Amino acid sequence: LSLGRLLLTGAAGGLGKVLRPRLRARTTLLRLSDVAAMDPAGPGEEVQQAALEDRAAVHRLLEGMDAVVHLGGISTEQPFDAIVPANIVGTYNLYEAARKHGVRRVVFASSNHVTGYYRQDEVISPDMPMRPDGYYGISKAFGESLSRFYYDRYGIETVCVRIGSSFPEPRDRRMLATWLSYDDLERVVVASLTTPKAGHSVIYGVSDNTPGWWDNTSARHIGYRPQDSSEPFRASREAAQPQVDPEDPAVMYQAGGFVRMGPFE
Ligand code: NAI
Ligand code: 15L
Repeated sequence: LSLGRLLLTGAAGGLGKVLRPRLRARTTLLRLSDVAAMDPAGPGEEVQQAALEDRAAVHRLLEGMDAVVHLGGISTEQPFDAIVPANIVGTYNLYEAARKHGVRRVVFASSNHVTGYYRQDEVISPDMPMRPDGYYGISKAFGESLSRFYYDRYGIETVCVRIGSSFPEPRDRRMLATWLSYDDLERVVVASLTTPKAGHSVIYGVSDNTPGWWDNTSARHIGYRPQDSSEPFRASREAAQPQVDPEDPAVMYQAGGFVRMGPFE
């Protein structure tokens, strides 16, 4: 099944680089964008450098596209003013451009930090109230609300993928619960692009890990079936952190160390 003409934002970033060749193999045209420099376009690719807060440039990005994988933006906790241009204004620009250019589906890279203030001993589902753990998480909550509005008002479908921790390997004990392997990342993105009816959906992007904080039952219609697990990394990650203080907020909350960031002024 071809993914058609697809825009990938955040193409110069960690996950953008991982997804670029994997999506290219399935698209008729892959348009790559980032504010940072990217490798030159290969066959079947276009490269358009753009800042998400540049409205006119974002409108050019959406021209002629069937769908978008929106990874671009600030991806860590930062002062509010640093987050606004890309994650608030930029996400608005993207959806307005999608509406004007008739783009029908977006996969939005949301984050587990939308619900980071749930505790590590709670199992939560995507339909529970948001509990962002900082300005970054709030900006992703904004993206989720914005995309819901564009679905309700204009019928533009979005799958908000609340990515856990997508790195080559889980880096610490917390990531034994939050890890999303790169192969499972590809699986959840491709499922989100190809499911016949996405509507407006929210799903946690996580592998089939043994400690499980997130119940994706309400998003089963997406058809994402994780095939990897953090389990092979357990012994080494536990050995590296033999003691954890249960009263430490970074151990208590799903957000981990993000709860230690700020205040910034
Ligand atoms: P990253 O920080 O490596 O990549 C983000 C890209 O967005 C960068 O290349 C950056 O240049 C670009 N960008 C930043 N500001 C921009 C602007 N104003 N205009 C245009 N482009 C801009 O992040 P990563 O890890 O690749 O994550 C991709 C997406 O997935 C992000 O939206 C992030 O919030 C989300 N995510 C990632 C997780 C992970 O574990 N890697 C976990 C949860 C969410
Ligand atoms: C995120 O949202 C970040 O983009 C990523 O760098 C990780 O910190 C991840 O969450 C996490 O929670 O581990």
